[in-house]
Amino acid sequence: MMTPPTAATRLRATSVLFTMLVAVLGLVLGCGGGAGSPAGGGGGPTTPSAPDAIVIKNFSFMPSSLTVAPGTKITVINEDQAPHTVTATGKSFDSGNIAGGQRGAVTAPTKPGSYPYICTIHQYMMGTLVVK
Ligand SMILES: [Cu+2]
Repeated sequence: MMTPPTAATRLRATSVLFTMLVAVLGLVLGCGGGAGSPAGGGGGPTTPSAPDAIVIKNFSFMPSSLTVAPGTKITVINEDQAPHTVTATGKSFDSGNIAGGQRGAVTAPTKPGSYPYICTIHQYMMGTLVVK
């Protein structure tokens, strides 16, 4: 005889509810107890003028000429919908494909000089990285 008594079903439902309640309480208490992050934490970056960054927008590199110290890690921010790359014509650095809305990075050469770069997908896009 395996007739499921409704009492057992009700009990199971109750314990599920209870478990959920405990979990929620735990979350609330956990958040309140912890020091927590300052208000506004998790907000998006609102500094478009990061010093060592190349922004790609409307199929062009901004700034068109960027000067950095040797070996600087440069963030590449693609604000277009289309994918782009930052690729030195001499292949000394290459970000690889950066999908629309994504970020990538390149590392500046350690040897001072002027390094022209393009987007390999849209080769009319040109910029210059100056290392000194
Ligand atoms: Cu491109």
